Amino acid sequence: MADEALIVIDVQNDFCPGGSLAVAGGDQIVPLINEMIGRFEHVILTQDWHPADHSSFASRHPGKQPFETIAMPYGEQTLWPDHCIQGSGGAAFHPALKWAKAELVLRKGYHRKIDSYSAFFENDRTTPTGLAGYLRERGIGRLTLAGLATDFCVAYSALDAVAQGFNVTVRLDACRGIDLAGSLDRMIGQMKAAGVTLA
Ligand code: VGL
Ligand code: ZN
Repeated sequence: MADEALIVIDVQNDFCPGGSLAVAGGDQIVPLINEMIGRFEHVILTQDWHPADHSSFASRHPGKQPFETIAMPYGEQTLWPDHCIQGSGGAAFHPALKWAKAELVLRKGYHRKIDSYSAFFENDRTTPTGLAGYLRERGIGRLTLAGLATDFCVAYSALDAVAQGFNVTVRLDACRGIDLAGSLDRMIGQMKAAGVTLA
């Protein structure tokens, strides 16, 4: 349908087995996502795209380990292993992902001082990526989300999309989660409460 888009979140090598921030089973969703790409009229991809010295990397914070949290000016931030560095093989899409049809590849996380899980806003919850305006201008009101990771970039994108007035479905069977300290259940609960359709 013309008013509907598939948004494929961060299906990149670093989030798949063998990558630096591998999500368990991250590669297993690729065949299903390929099938969905084939069916949707409009397809958008997001790509986590960090400078090598990004502030979300634990390596930039002496004494800190990946998966610890720190206070940033914009709030609490989880620290990650170095991942999805601009132009690296880890930042490339999974080689089996059939992404050629995508009309937009939206990169995020390119500001050194702020992380961006959501496809709509950076982690300060106020700096927009421009995606909402892009979708509105094109008359797209209904979104289906799939990809990595369920409890971070997919969930943050889904919550922001609902808050921006879009009708949102998350295909949980086409997502895989990181699950840090119960984050998967927590974010699934938040998505349900916000009115995201979980399929
Ligand atoms: C993601 C952690 C850090 C994600 C991106 O795609 O869910 N998670 N950067
Ligand atoms: Zn990232």
